[in-house]
Amino acid sequence: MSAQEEFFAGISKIPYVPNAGPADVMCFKHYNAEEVFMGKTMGDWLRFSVCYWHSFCGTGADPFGFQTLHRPWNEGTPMEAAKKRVRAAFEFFTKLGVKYYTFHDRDMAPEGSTLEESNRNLDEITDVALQLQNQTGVGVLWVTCNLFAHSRYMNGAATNPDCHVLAYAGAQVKKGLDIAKKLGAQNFVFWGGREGFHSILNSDVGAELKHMANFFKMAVQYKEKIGLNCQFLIEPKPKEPCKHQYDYDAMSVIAFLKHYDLEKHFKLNIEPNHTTLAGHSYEHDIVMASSFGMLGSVDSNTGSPDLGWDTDQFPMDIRNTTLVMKTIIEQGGIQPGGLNFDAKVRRESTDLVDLFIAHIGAMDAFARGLRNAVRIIQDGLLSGLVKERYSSYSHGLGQRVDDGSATLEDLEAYIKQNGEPKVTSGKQEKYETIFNHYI
Ligand code: XLS
Ligand code: NI
Ligand code: NI
Repeated sequence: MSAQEEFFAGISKIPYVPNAGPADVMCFKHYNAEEVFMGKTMGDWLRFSVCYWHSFCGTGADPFGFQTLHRPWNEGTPMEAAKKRVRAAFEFFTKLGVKYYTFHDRDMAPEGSTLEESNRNLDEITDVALQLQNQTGVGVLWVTCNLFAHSRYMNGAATNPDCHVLAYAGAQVKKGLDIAKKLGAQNFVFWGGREGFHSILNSDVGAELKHMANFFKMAVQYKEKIGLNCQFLIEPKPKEPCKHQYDYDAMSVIAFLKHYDLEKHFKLNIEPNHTTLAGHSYEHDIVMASSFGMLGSVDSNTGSPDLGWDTDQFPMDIRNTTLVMKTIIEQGGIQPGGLNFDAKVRRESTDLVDLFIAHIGAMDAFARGLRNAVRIIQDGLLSGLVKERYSSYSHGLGQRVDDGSATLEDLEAYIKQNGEPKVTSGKQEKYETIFNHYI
């Protein structure tokens, strides 16, 4: 890269400095990609990815105020900016030391006035992206199509009452899948931003859900046809921008996939800020999806629990990262998914260096979460207590309940013989105290 093409001058590859002091925010103190834990490197457990839309397209504008983030790459015509942006992004990925990135089709290249023009723009910029991928070894964690920003999608994409709009979304997804193949994306995400309703009075919910399921079936068919080898993911979110969104939370999406016989083709991309927006605790959907074998990837961010919207902050809370990593280790890893920072620096964090500080801080928070979770799992104290708590299901009647062979008559006979169960303490505070020991 020539000197004038450098966007982050003065910043070199972020080092690992385990004994750095509290004011040193431009190095990793916990994230050490090559260090091995339970048979895998930290880099393989964590599979970090930087998102294009917040970190390279974000301007800091909000519903009450104008742009605050003036990025040197967002200058010139939309296509000129797209070319600068992709170079800035790869400089950032390599200096930060992440192996993956994620993008929407429309963040990578601007929408044209026809589908053909949009596709040509995308071809041109992804040629550059592919070249940079080959040069740097950075790859695509996932691609997604923006089916929510353009005014044509105001009433939904795959759930639009007008099939003409659904067709546009399909044409866009077809191209998105071609691009995923071209760039070797490991996953493809569907986030149903406007797949929902504002008024039940003008909405045929049953028809909309069926159309969305059929839309997904077309995507599965095309993926198979072009030999695209990547994991499909649905990202739940309960509301915003719609008042009600169909992909409300992990359990709603799993039920939808099972109802329409799609569950073997999809997993879930869980974003904890969406989980808390649905009224659950931070880790809730990670744990629920994982226990159904459906946790595919994580949009690693956080909200402010005292607010009711998607603030997409960088995850910095060690309790949360520990719980997420505990679940990920227990399911044997998150590959081919990863931990994507669907997070944005605050509109008040206006320095370019703040982009680095935010990602480094969040990567370190996850590295600490991983280190803590490994100790929790290797010590086996918590898992031993949980195992003991359920031990009545390991023999006799309990075992038959567990394997599905017991009947109500068996349960009745057991009670006639054994009477009232004894009171057993749940000991929540003991578990919480033990957990706190590790964080
Ligand atoms: C919005 C979503 C979105 C998806 C990708 O709330 O998080 O950014 O991750 O479309
Ligand atoms: Ni997201
Ligand atoms: Ni979000």
